[in-house]
Amino acid sequence: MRPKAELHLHIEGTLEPELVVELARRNRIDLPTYDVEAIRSRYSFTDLRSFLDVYYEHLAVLRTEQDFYDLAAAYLRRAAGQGVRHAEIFFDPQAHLSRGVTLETVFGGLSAAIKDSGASAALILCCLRDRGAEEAEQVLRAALPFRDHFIGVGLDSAEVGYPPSLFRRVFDLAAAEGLHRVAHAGEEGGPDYVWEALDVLGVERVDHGIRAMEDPQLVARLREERIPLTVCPLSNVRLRAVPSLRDHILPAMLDEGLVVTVNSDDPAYFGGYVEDNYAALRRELGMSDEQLDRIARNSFAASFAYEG
Ligand code: ES4
Ligand code: ZN
Repeated sequence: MRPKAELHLHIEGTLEPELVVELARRNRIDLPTYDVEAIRSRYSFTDLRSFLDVYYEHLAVLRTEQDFYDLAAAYLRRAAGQGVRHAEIFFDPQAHLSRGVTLETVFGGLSAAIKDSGASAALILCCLRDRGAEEAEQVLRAALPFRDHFIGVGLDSAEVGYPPSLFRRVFDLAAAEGLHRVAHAGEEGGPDYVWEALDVLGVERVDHGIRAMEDPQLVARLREERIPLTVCPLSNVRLRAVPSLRDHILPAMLDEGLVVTVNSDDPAYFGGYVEDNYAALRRELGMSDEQLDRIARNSFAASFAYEG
């Protein structure tokens, strides 16, 4: 299996149905069903919003530092088995703070799991764009006492209607703190969202970015500045950003000379971890070893923190 870095992975999206049930029992939280297969049968999505509804609902089971530890430890174990040598991991503090879970709990559990695993991994704090810029700025300020627990900020959740430019101040603050900057853009939103992420937020990588391909000038910019794109093929199929893997634009992105990487996004929900995404590209799109090797090399080149 080829060594790779994973750069687009929501830790909350690695919450497998088995762990949902285990944590619900441990924390005495009511679930509509405790049947793992019944939970999994709900994982049929029509768009990003329909997925996010289930994703946020399941977070109710995450309460204690141990819960966050177990979540991250499980991901890091699976990732190692998929050839991941380095991971830059998103987490959504607002989704926990709003349930009364503190930043101490979240950082404590995630950071301890990374440390104990011995893995090369770092955290990226994501702002939920559909909660607006004011709350995002408050959360980033509240997280600054934990500055050495994370390496960057990102922007996720429902994209359309929440353009990157709303978050200029948050990203200016992040830059002033020496944090790396990334944003989901061009997943459901158009190329204009990718332009804004670059020009207004100063992002160093674009998460998804598949719709950038609709704008040749934008493609030229991404190529010339070697701005990496963290593409998530199985995610795009499950959220119907593309009709099927065979229709995915990823090979064309590679042919355009873009710094494309392949990632799993929310693997517990989208039917596979990162090597499963690579395998699907080979199987469904007939991508060659040479192409997949290039993508894996790109993943290390596009990482912020890999040493080795
Ligand atoms: C996400 Cl696939 C995706 N897009 C935007 N926000 C997210 N949060 C978790 N997964
Ligand atoms: Zn994502």
